[in-house]
Amino acid sequence: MYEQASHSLLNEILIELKPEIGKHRMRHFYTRLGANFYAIHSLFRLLYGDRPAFKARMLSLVETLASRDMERAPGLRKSDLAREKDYNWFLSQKWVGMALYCDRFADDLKGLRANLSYLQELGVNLLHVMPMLDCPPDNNDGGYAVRDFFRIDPRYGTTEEVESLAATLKKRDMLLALDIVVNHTSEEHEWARRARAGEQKYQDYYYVFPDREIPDHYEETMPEIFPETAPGNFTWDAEMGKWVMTVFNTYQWDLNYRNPAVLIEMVDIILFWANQGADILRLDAVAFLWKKLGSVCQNEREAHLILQLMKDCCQVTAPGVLFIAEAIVAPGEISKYFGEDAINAKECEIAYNATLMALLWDAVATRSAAVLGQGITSLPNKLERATWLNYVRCHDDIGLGFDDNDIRRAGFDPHQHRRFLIDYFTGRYPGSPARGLPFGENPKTGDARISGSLASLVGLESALESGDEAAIDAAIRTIVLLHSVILAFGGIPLLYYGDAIGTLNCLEYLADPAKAADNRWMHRSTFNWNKAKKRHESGTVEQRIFNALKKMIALRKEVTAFADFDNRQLLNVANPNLLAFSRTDPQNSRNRVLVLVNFNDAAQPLAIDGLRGHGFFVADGMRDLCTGERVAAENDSLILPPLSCYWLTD
Ligand code: OTU
Repeated sequence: MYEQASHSLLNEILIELKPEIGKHRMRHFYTRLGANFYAIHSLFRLLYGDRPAFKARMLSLVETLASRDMERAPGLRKSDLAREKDYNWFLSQKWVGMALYCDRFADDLKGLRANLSYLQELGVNLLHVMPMLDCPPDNNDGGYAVRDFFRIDPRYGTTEEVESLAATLKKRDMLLALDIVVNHTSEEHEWARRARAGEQKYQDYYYVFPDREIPDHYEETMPEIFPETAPGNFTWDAEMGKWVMTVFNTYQWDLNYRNPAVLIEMVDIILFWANQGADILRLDAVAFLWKKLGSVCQNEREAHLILQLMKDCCQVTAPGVLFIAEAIVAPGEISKYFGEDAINAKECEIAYNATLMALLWDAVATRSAAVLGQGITSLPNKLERATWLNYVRCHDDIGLGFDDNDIRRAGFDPHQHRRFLIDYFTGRYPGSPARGLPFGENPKTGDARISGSLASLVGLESALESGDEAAIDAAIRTIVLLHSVILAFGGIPLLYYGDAIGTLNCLEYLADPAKAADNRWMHRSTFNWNKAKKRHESGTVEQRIFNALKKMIALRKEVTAFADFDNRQLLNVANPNLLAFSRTDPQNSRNRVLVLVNFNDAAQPLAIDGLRGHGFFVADGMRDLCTGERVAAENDSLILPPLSCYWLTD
């Protein structure tokens, strides 16, 4: 019954569309629209069925898909078709990513294109450029407060230069990932300006209230994201004479997805950037897309429906393009952004593995894999056609967002343990070499997160200051072993620019009043090309880190067992300081790797009888891919050097 109604609506819409778009080569469009229309229509009806002019809205959505489809360049259409055939292409071990700021890495888009060789030298072939869209010079949250979604910030260049960057990358078999800030706009966006000026149409794009009644009601259950710099979730706008919802900074206005016009605008923006040649779109802050009174306003069912709708729309016009979910939420919630109860991702194909990231930092501080191992055990399964984005560091703070139960299972009290971690990384804990700062401390809840560069957090900064060679060595080893996990774990590893050369905290941001209050800028420094040059000087810190990572990246690409086909098995080893897991090529079970990591700063024994049960160490020793050396057990136990990692094969 309903399916039929959907079908006849599709026909009506197609008839209305025809005169305008009929003449174009739309064969694939019609096929894909036909295949996805039932889902699109159902989702749109679920979300907006009770809104006036439903049919007209539906038509306008389909028109958006059609007109962006007409623009899609032949080269991109070709790649859409190729990826539809080779649908698991992104699960391959060949992809290794890096996130960077265009301006901080290379001034502008031209510079970025000219410096791709740095990435290639390291083996990186997926480039995530942090947001580059036009935003106010000061209040911009590092690009996440967009003023114009269709314009590249002139500081970086032009839209055409993004297209040429995409084309250059494609020629080098590299991928481009761009940010789409779906949850909010800058207060200077045209929609916000018109809302301010009193236009009802645009006030309806946001959550705008005449008085505190509803905002107060919302505040009862909504947490604060930036409690120090932007307490509360609403901002009084004097010009408008109203309150507007601003979950992040006061100048970031939350879009109201209860309004179908907002959804349609955002689908149009997504497809526009897909058409400029982005292979992957990182959807920012997706957990926040739907606000509901009486809830925390994160991970609502409707947020998932919106993402499904966005995905289905993208399937029609740009089916080769993938979404990354940036949902830094509880472990059990993150995997839902792939979509639930499916085989193929029906929301985002890729999701930030914030749980693994935080667990890795736990292992650094405790010098043990006790909580890490528990956390990995409880990591929810991902869908078959979906994968994790595994990272150690990114442009944001580190939130200790793993599960309390995993902390308990590892034998610690969650509250005390988190306190310890904050103290450790901020250097308050006696003997800690870390040089981080607390971020987003909330005295009301006792929560805090951590800022700081990878190198400074693992103690490289303090070690270099004291000139303590052993401490320098330990810091370098820690950087390498953390990367060894994200490279081997299963999923796409995403490095952070600067980490491969041991970039330390940078305090320049303190001199800029627009940044001074946000200490995440301490780990967003200008890439130091002089320091980078030292990667070619033998014996330097830069060379030691860079070469080790380069080597592991090259190896990862060769090892088919590292492709992500749900082929990881966590192995129980009696020593809690160690992490052990195996990766097996599902096509050929003889291709497999045993990953062993010692997070402790002392050598650790590993009894191998447990491993024998899994078929490892049955003959005399195994070969470490990283060093090429054979590793053999003595008296049935293996000694792992301090802060070391092995990728062992038979
Ligand atoms: C994301 O933040 C971005 O990565 C941040 O750089 C932005 O400031 C923020 O959105 C607003 O655009 O929203 O889903 O610190 O605030 O990790 C999680 C915790 C987010 C979160 C942050 C993330």
